[in-house]
Amino acid sequence: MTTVASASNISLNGDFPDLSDELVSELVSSIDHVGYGVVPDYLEQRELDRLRTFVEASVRAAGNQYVSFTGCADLADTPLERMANSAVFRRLCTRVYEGATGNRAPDQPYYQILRCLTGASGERHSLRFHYDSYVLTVLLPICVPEGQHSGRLIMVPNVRPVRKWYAQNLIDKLLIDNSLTQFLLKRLAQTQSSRLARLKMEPGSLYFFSGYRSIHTNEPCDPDKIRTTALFHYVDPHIGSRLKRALRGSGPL
Ligand SMILES: O=C(O)CCC(=O)C(=O)O
Ligand SMILES: [Fe+2]
Repeated sequence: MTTVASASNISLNGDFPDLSDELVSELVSSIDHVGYGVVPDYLEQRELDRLRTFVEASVRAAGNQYVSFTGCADLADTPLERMANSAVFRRLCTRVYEGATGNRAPDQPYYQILRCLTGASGERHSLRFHYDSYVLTVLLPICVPEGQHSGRLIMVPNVRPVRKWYAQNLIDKLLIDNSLTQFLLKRLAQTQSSRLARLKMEPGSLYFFSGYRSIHTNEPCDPDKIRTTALFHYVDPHIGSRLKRALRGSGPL
């Protein structure tokens, strides 16, 4: 079994690369068995270069510290805005979601973030283990530092199912989001445990995993380098929860 969908089957039609149903099944099976699936070389070099220029300017403007962008408002005319609006990319996400969950993909917007880690503040945004609030996470690395401290993505894949009730999800999250569990997970990350997947990512490739089901975070990178990832989170299974709505405003629960 491969964790990598071969780029040779990808057809271009003026939009982003499309994947055959066979490759989508491979991705789904890889997410299921290994915890993640990869589509290599999804973005063209020229688009990656444009994004890097944007990132470098943004980091400079932020005083060479951590900066992030939520949504598309600040990403006008970048390939990330095009991705967010791309029908082909959306179809890829819905097919992976449907294959992975067996449910019809609902029509929900992405929760999109661009994270630029650098400097001392980059470290504070690293090794924060969590579950995402969205079932499917699609991660596009844009800048990955060379060398030992590249800021790998680390995860304990598929440790919980998609919960029926928001309250169960909340309990799961609280069990992770405390200093004892964070300490134990950091210790686990220092061992060679095979429970943990460690991904040194390739810029321009797409990484699919279930951020909702997997405990995950990024390792820190060298403070004088920039590590940038774009994330498309897709499908909040608790979107209709009244409890969630009532708690909104009390933090990122
Ligand atoms: O930047 C990364 O590698 C992961 C970020 C992440 O997990 C998130 O934003 O939910
Ligand atoms: Fe996450």
